Amino acid sequence: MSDTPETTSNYNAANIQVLEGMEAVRKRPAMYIGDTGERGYHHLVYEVVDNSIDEALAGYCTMIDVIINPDGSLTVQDNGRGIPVDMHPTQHRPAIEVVLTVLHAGGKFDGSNYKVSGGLHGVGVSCVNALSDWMKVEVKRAGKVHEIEFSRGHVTKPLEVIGECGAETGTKVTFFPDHTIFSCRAFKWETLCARLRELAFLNKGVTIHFRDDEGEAHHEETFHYEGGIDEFVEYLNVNKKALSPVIHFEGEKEGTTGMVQAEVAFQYTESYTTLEQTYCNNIHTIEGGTHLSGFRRALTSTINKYGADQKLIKEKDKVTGDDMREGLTVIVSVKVPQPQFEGQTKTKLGNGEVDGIVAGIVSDKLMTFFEENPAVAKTVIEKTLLACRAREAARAARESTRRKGVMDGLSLPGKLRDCSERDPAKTELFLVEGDSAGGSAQTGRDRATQAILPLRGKVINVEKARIDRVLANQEIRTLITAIGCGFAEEWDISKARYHKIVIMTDADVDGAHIRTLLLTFFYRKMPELIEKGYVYLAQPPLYKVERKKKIEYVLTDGELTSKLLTLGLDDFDVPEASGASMDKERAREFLTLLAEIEATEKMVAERGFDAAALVADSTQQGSGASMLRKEFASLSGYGYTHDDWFGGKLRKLLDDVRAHGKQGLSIYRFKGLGEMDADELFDTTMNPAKRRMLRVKMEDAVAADRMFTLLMGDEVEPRRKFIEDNALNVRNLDF
Ligand code: 28G
Repeated sequence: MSDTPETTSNYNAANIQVLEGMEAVRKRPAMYIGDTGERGYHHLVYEVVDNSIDEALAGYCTMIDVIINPDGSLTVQDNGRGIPVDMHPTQHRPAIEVVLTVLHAGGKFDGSNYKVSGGLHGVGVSCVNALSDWMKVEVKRAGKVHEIEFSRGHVTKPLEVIGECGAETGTKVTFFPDHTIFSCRAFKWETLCARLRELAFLNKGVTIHFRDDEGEAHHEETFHYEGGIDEFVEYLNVNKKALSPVIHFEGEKEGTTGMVQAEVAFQYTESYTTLEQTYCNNIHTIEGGTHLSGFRRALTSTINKYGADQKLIKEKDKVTGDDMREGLTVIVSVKVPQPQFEGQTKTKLGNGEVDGIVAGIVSDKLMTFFEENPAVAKTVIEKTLLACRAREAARAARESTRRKGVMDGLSLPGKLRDCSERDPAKTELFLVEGDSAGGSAQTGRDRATQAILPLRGKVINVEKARIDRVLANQEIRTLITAIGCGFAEEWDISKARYHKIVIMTDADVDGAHIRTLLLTFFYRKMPELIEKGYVYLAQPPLYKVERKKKIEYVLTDGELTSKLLTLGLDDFDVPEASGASMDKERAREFLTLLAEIEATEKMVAERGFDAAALVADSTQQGSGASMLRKEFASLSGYGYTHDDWFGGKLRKLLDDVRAHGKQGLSIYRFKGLGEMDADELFDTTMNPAKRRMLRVKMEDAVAADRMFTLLMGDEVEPRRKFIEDNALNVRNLDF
């Protein structure tokens, strides 16, 4: 093309557009991807994978590979058509360069394109490029392999052909997030797994292969679901007893901005809880919206109509939609050309017409389903009636206690030692296990801002009881009154009497049990407390360490070991395998590794395995075996092998250093909170200036739901397996 003044100015204009765009993203990253922490970091991956999903939705891609690379970068590869590499007609550069450097070049916002996927922010892969220290893109297309490279959104290596590929096509993107922008440093296996699994459920038939090549851990998973969202429901219900088959409906209808597609899959279970997960364009709409309201409306009206026709539901039965959803698990997934997201977190679908479209599809087909499956319909309606009666009974009980002033905060429970401050933003409620700890907490607390509620009786397992029985539980009633928000229909978060509710239990099995019961209660019955970040776990110390009359408290076994190693290494010579002595820094890293090996070996042994045999047997792929292998691979960095460990040489070294560190120390292990006196408990666990607390987060609703049904439900075998699988990573049980 001749270099006319016009094209030159066009080129310059386009160039400026790129420069400004990339700079805008880097200047205000949070505006484009939400935040620059863990969420934003993982969001980068979702943006890239979404491009592959779009290619799959267009019918050209069946396989997506995601790999966490050894250097911490991440690769996404698909077998789609490959991003076009020919010259862009107006931008005078290869189309691929435009896609990767011009904001919104994917066509998501022009509406002309039926592009329905997209991350929550839907900002496109050019934003990922702008926020990456480097990015490399390889395209197989028209027989050739093309490559282009970028740094922080600007081309560093222009597009070139680097080889041939025959008939193969596809796109491969590798990027390394810019660590001057993000505070997060690594991709998390569990976080990415959850999202990739979800995408595979939502886009049936697509195969997503995920691998972690960072370190020796070598996790690997393949997600492929021919059954789509039906299999999603089965996955969510694995530990529940089914009362119906999975029921699936789908349909599409022309909306004001194009074709709206909707599909729902649902199943009734014996559980007392409801799980509704809704999606629009593969985005999890946490706050629900019109697709959910459409589904609920159709379910309620159809059950009412069928129930009345069959004389299963009488006029006097005041059944509500909530009653009809007890034990229900449902996935609603819609594709909308121009979605409107509303709500506090922009995860509520606002497009009004979607309500009617979903309701239309569900009403018609559900009535037919009930008529063809009267036994299922009868079971569902019977459960609905039981839920309705339990709710009525619970309400009557609440009415009578309210008249006595028990539930409204007018008369606080006698066990509660309240604080004097009335501003909830400044106050804390400690839920304390046992009388003696309750006594110490009461004496030691800051009376102005800290309230104590000792829990003596048993906290009911809300996973196994209907609402009327839950409300009959004395510990639960006390809790509800103390917190002040009311319950169920009367729930009002603004009435919370404390903005910190701290679970303070012993670090033993009983303590863990009480903690899980309380968390189950909060998660199931007061989820807003968790969403608002009001729930905390206290971290009482495990050890008291005295040295030269100075007392220190240590929170975990890991910290104790670390302390002993620091002291022990002070004048201790640690040799490399070659015999040369290590410097302090390296010796410390080495001994820390040995301590990790020892801890893993111990946990593996508790599960009845022999570590040496596990490592030797290559068919063993469990978390214990892979953790040990990873640790032994690191040993080679010091010239040692696993034989040096199992032979006892390194074990002895670790023992010697620790013993050296213990000299002059007295170490006491606390058996429970009750062993601490008031001052000690306050100083270590309650004093806001010194304590450490864990805020309970509930980011992955799917994982949380599965965990609670599993931990607290009826099924014994899956629970045993879950606890065993997670024994090596007990933190998972702590959320
Ligand atoms: C592996 C990581 C992420 C992608 C494609 C395929 C096409 C494409 C991508 O086109 C430009 C703008 C509108 C058509 C489309 C190829 C049509 C024909 C594509 C990906 C061109 C974008 N041939 N695969 N983009 N459009 N995979 N995976 O990014 O007009 S992006």
